[in-house]
Amino acid sequence: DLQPLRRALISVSDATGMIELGRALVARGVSIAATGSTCKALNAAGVPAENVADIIGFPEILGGRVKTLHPKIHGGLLGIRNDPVHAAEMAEHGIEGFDLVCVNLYPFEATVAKGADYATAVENIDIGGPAMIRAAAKNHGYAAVVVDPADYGRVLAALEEHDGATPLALRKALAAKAFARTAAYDAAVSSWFAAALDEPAPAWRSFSGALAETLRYGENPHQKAAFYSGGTPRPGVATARQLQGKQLSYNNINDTDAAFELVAEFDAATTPAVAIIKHANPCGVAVGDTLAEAYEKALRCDPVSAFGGIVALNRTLDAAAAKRIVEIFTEVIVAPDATEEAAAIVAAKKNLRLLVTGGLPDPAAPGLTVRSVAGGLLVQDRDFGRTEAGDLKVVTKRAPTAAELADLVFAFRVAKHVKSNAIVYAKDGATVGIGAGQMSRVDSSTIAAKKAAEAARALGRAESLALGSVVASDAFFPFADGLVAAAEAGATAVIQPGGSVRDEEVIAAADAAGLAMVFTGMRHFRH
Ligand code: 93A
Repeated sequence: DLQPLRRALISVSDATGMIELGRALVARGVSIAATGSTCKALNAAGVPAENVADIIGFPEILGGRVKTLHPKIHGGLLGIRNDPVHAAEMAEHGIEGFDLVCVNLYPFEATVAKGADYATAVENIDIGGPAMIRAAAKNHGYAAVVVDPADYGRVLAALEEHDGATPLALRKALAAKAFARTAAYDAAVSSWFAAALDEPAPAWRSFSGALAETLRYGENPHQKAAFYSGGTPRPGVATARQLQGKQLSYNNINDTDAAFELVAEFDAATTPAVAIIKHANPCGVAVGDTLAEAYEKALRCDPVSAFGGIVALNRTLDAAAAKRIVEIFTEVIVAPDATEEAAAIVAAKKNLRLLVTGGLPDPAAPGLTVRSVAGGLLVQDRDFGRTEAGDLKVVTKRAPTAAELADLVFAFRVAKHVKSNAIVYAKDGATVGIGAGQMSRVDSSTIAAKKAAEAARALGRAESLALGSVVASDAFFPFADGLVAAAEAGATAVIQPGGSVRDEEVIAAADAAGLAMVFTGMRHFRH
């Protein structure tokens, strides 16, 4: 099961750790072959490596499109060493085997994410790299294939332990990861094509996931469950580092995702934001001058439901916010990062999970959502629609004030993350009443108003928190009744997509109640 490592092939776009790897391999007497720029970088750092162009006796051509697509490379990757026919053919054609292949691909995903033009995106579709990765992964009986610089250390440790050889178990694990990488890479390319073609029915897109973790159980204890990661890497629950606490459950992962995607709607550079989630719906969301203030405001919306919730923050968790959060029972805290002091405060609560993601996802980035139905999968673009103040159309006699406008945009961003029918009351950058998941919009309005009144009572205030608030609806008001109810609850301004056949009636009711109303032209159903 041990394969001595004598010859390595390195071809990387991301040079992280590459020189150190080359040095360590050379120190073990491994000879290195490398593609053009990779070879130059190794040589410049004093690491001896041979250019593949010299090995194959053929220059890199077509502007780099053909560098490694040659039998001397692919024969070396695919040859079965203990097969006498393979061995004879390799000897006849002067083909030497590769025992280690380190390839990372042209950065297609990052190039597209940067908004590259069509031709640049196409040129960043790596052909030779995936071919080498797949060849070496198929031939894992002999070759170790590394597609992620994070695995260099693992390979070097194995060489140390096994006297310069790689064990089969490691080569198998690396091969599995390699195929997951090329599958995800092709999925990214095909998704980009679908988006570029503006395909209305992206049925032919491919998606893939790799088993990340077996979970204790699913939504309920009698359901088996597992977590698969894959697709476009977005900072979030799939990429998070868990600093402490017990294993995440199926529901925790689902709720944490909902929480983090919501809080990412707010620009971390200018606006500290906190979302508290229960059963995938927010029970409090707020922005503030600090995270602690935002948490305080979010908690006020529904302190009863927040018990046992998931708290997401859009900035590095600091000590002040951590202190406040640990005061009530919380299941998970998720943030881009945490200060040492904050982590120490959370550490006092043994079971509380603290996740750091390393960044915030781009809410406008393309991607897919997948859900299963009996016998099939329903696939759609993720809801990356975003409404800015400039997109709004004022439809009432009265235009919203600047303060109302800020709250309207805030409330609509929150409503996007509330299960339909969604009604969100907000004031001063905080939700004050949320109605979620009702079959009738009026019921959601009633519940949201009731929540705002309860929140006021909890604070010892006589007047509902909805008084002087704004209200957001994820879809149009089909009749004036929902809007009239919102006005009665105390809302002074309304944000909704518009587009009902009865818009005229609804606008007239808003005018009659002295409300300011804006249309977004974009709906955010979430079922
Ligand atoms: O243009 S390619 O599709 N054709 C190839 O033959 C080829 N061989 C390696 N891309 C190819 N590669 C990729 O080049 C590797 O996947 C790697 O990302 C990059 C390294 O090239 P260099 O060392 O010249 O920077």
